[in-house]
Amino acid sequence: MKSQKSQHPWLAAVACLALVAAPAAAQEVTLRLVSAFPENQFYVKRTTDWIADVNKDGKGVLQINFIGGPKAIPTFEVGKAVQTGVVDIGFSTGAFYTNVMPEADILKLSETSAAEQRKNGGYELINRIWAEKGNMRYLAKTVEFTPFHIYINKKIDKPDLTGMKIRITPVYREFFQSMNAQVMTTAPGEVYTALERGVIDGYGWPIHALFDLNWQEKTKYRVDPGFYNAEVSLIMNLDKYKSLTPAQRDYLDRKALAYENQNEFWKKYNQDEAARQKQAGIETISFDAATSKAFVDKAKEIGWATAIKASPQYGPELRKVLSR
Ligand code: 173
Repeated sequence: MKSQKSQHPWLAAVACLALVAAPAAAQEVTLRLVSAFPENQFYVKRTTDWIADVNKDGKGVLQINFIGGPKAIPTFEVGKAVQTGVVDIGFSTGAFYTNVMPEADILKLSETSAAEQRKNGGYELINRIWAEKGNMRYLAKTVEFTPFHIYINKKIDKPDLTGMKIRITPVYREFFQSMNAQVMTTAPGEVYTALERGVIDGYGWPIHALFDLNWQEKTKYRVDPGFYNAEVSLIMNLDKYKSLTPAQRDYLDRKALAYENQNEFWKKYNQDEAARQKQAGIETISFDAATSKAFVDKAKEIGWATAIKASPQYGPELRKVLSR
């Protein structure tokens, strides 16, 4: 016994290493992801494509299981599900989880890009806030460079929505109310039926993704110019994120960043979508230059006033990194 030990001192060391290394090498984690957007949206296709790529390269390290869209977890409950760890990752926009943290909707006011926010301290700030207020990790922004618009079925000749019932999310609420709209919050999945039944005269929505849900069938006009900057992202339960091994976390961060780095894609896509709207017979309503400028300025002013009221603590800090 004694002689064996002294003959092979490395045996103990190897056995010891194996004990530590074996479980780590075998460790593959599977994360559950839900989408707050309907499954037939192009956004979700891009995300399931990304998941396929993550799973292909992540064998033995990290896998993502796509649970589904709002049928699995309703649009406005995805944030809470991520915060409480019912699911690990949510694919959502901030406006859908202001019930968890009011700061979430402020990202629509971004004038700097996600790439710039990675450099100017914005990404760290967002993650500090998301951790503290939402128990969340903000993994990556996957939609940007995308304005919102008003879509309506009654003609207007000035920015005045008096007498109109407009579908909103928190993105548009105060701005549309300032134009006298009567507002009604719904998830994207309910807009088509609301239009069909004449429950609403219009809605707020980005320049793109109208066709995904067939709204062009029920839409007469788009009001130009657009305003704000649509933000859609991957958010993760912070405890789950922290529980990952360094290798798993690095892998996820790297893949999420690669998704974010595709965002230039939206610039051309949005031009194509505007052309497609025109082809589908959606007419544009535009104002003169002075009115257009006042319209965009007012959106921004109301957006920041609302943001700072909602978060006196972080609104001003966010303004520094999101504004130009
Ligand atoms: O209108 C909406 O549902 C909304 O707030 C939104 C935000 C980002 C992208 C798409 C829609």
